[in-house]
Amino acid sequence: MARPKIALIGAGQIGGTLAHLAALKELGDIVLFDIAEGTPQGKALDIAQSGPSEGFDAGLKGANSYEDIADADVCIVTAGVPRKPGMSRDDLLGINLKVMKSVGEGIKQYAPNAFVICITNPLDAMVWALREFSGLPHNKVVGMAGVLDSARFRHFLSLEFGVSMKDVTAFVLGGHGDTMVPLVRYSTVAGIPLPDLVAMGWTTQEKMDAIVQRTRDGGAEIVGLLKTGSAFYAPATSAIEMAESYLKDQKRLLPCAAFVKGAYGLDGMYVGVPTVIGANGIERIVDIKLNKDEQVMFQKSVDAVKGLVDACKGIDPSLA
Ligand code: A3D
Repeated sequence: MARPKIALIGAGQIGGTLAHLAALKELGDIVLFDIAEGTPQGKALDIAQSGPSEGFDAGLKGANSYEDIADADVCIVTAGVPRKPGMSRDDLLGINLKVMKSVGEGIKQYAPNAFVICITNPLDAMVWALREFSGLPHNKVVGMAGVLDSARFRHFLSLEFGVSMKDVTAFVLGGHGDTMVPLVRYSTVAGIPLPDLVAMGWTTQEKMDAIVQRTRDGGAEIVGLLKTGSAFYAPATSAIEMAESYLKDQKRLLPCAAFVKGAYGLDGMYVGVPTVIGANGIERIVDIKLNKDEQVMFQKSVDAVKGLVDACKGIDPSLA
């Protein structure tokens, strides 16, 4: 059987890391696409030359033409610009919306059967725009944010409790931004919910609140340290987890920015919710019951995403 084809649209920091991880995991043959000439070719060659040491079998190709993504099974989109210190994700809207138009049209023409994972920020609005421009079915176009946000939450929690990250589960809902909703009562250490751990004296409510806030600010913390770009290792790992679930029909339950119609009382929009990813793309949206406080936070997040989508419609009338 032929290997799956994975097209990485954007060969920057995340794109290059995605290519390396996809090769190491032998997920398929990889095409790195970018408008910058030489960058995707150089990265593809460099990663291919790590193959003899790592012992992986994966084809790697760099490209500047959409023809090269033809019939891709998975497309992961990072094309656009990342933020700089002091910028919010929303500041990227105008420039990255134009990028989503060209990427969406390229995917529509050359890879209409792909499972598409968008990473470009501001995530929830960009994945919506990418879906509109590409015309692909909603269950095949999804945004990566929740896996990363919950990984950040899990990391901070494991440090606080002094336990392995493997035993910490965490749930994050809502948009990828300052309004994201880390769901404390659905987050556990080996099945013990966080509120119980507070009651058991493992930590304090103040420390939990600080960790929730650090999770919300997780991207900005790294932007502030790097000064010249944003996080790329963990974002790439998170998207690979989603791609692998699709390619291997793993049916992982992963939080991502999915098109929600009906669940959570929403009438059709992209926002971060728990989903099941399998061979049919987003196969299920898990409609968990929120308590009053969570509902208020989720609604705030939904409103923020709607505001960004409206801003997109204002910039590009073809989206209205
Ligand atoms: P960067 O290293 O700048 O790579 C972006 C690449 O996109 C560059 O190589 C550009 O040449 C390329 N590009 C620009 N315009 C186009 C175009 N029209 N077609 C094809 N390629 C193009 O950025 P990065 O890899 O660090 O980040 C990529 C995106 O991911 C940014 O928008 C970030 O804000 C976003 N990001 C999202 C998350 C989430 O959790 C959602 C996390 C981290 C970064």
